[in-house]
Amino acid sequence: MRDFRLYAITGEQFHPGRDIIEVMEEAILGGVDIIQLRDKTSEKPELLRKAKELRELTLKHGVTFIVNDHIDIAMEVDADGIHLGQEDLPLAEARKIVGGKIIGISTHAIGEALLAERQGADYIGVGPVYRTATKADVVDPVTVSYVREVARTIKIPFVAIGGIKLRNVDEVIEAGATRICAVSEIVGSTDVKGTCEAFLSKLNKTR
Ligand code: 3NM
Repeated sequence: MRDFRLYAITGEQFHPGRDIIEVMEEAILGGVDIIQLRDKTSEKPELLRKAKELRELTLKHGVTFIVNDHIDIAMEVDADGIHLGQEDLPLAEARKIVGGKIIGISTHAIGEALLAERQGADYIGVGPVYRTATKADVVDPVTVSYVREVARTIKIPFVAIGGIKLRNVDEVIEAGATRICAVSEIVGSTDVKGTCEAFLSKLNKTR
């Protein structure tokens, strides 16, 4: 997969009254490399409509588009990839369906990270680094020590996630993260573009 630095996930609860496409376009203009559609509440037709619109937007800007959980929707809109949790479809099964598309896996412990790498994940999520209210069923924070362990151990790209804000991202970068993902800090910002630019200026110092 193409390398990336800043990964934004949709979270419509953080921008009531603002359209998802408008917010995500602002994030793209701020420099995000990957957009993920993550929506645990919409019914399938609504989800498909959003996926189509985000596919169009990301193609227009040359940004990678990932769909969370719903492989059928990812295939239907020809997304660049899918993101799966530990409880979702096993990676080997997903690979049979998506072929060469990107597969990302959420991991919360080094054993899960090593397994995902061995099974052919294209990237892994590493989190939640800090406490977050964005993901309902999330485990306790893994802290920056897990980021440090992954940075030492794992060869495939990894992205730190969970409670990452402009005020704490330096600590995550110091632990070895060169790619980060945020939901509330980006899409809930009154200045989405400026927030992305501020994240990137910190991340760019790692390269
Ligand atoms: N996955 P925020 S944490 C979607 O640890 C997601 O796998 C996580 O949202 C994981 O940036 C998380 O608002 C939510 O904390 C991240």
